[in-house]
Amino acid sequence: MVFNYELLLKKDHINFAKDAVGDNKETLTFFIDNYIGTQYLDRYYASNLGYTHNKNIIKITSFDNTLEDEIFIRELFHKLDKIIDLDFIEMSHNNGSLLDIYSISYSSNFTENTVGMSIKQETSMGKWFDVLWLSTSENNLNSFDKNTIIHEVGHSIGLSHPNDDASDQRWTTEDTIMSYNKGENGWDYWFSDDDIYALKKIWGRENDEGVMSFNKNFDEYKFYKSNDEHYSIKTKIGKENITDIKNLIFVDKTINVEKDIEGVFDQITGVEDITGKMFRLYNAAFGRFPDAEGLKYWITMNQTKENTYRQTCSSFIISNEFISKYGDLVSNQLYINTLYSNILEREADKDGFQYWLSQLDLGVESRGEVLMGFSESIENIGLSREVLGFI
Ligand SMILES: [Ca+2]
Ligand SMILES: [Ca+2]
Ligand SMILES: [Ca+2]
Repeated sequence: MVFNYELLLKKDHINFAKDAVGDNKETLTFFIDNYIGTQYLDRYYASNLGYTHNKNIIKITSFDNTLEDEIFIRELFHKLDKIIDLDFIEMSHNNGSLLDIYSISYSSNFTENTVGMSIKQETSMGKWFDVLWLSTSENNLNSFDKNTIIHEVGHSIGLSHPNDDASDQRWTTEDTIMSYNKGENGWDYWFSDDDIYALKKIWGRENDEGVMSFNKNFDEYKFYKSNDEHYSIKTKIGKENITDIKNLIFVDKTINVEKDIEGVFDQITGVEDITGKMFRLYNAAFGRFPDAEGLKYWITMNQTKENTYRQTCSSFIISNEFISKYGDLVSNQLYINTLYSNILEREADKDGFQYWLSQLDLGVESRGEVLMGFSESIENIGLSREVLGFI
């Protein structure tokens, strides 16, 4: 079984973390305690009896707060800040901070096997987390301790154990930092890709300065317009809103939302007219979102009757971009399978596959005609209705 980030998302826990930050806010203040010696922490919680405050209920002792610990914690927030929309600000005291981090050598509420704890605190004034992590070696910060820190910080920003079971033998810290099982290469001490997906799902991708970054090439993504004029990009975590974003940075290029995304959708006047057909042809032939200028050129060529739609298809099919996408020497079988996955985004059904294969094998239709057939199939027109916001 492949790990899925959704296993880390539990609604109640996420809601607590979001309540701590506050409605429509995206700043989480943190405090790194460096007190050496013994101190007492209070517990604050809510129940159906109201709010309870247990003063000095947790006794903690710290023996070795090193600068290395503090630097590691600061860097973790610094690194995470750039990835998710939640922003982190360090405070020099714990009065009002939302995440207080204590390095300890002893805590009265730890059992024998406890190495860390993310404690939910709540008063009528608000919610916050106290994080305790056990420092297991006196003079350096080992990978196990780093793992504990990231794990407990993970809890405090909304992550749960995978399916609420951190010991599940199917996963290790390589799959998720929220596992208790050691990874193949030792204790991991950064969030896994799935952890990051989960965090992006909770807090959103960093979008400050009107910029969002993505870790694949532009052509790998699909874009959507909704019927209320909102725009989104489809990623691993679903549709992400890009309506008010200025630029999207991909591995291969930077895209301007107004010019390159809205500028394409604005040209589409209907799903079934030539503008909708041309939009679909870009995806069918090239497997990508159209570029605004190219789309405009071909729509104009068709509207002025300089080109028919069929001629346009032929031009697309002999282009280098088409050949590099499909290859010019592939078998009819592979060609048809590629059309299914590129255009309809699914595997071929048996009857459909046989039909198209015999059309090609018997020479009833050319590859170009089959491409047109896929692009203008009822199924693909239906798909494009959702993409174009005509629903
Ligand atoms: Ca941020
Ligand atoms: Ca932000
Ligand atoms: Ca923001």
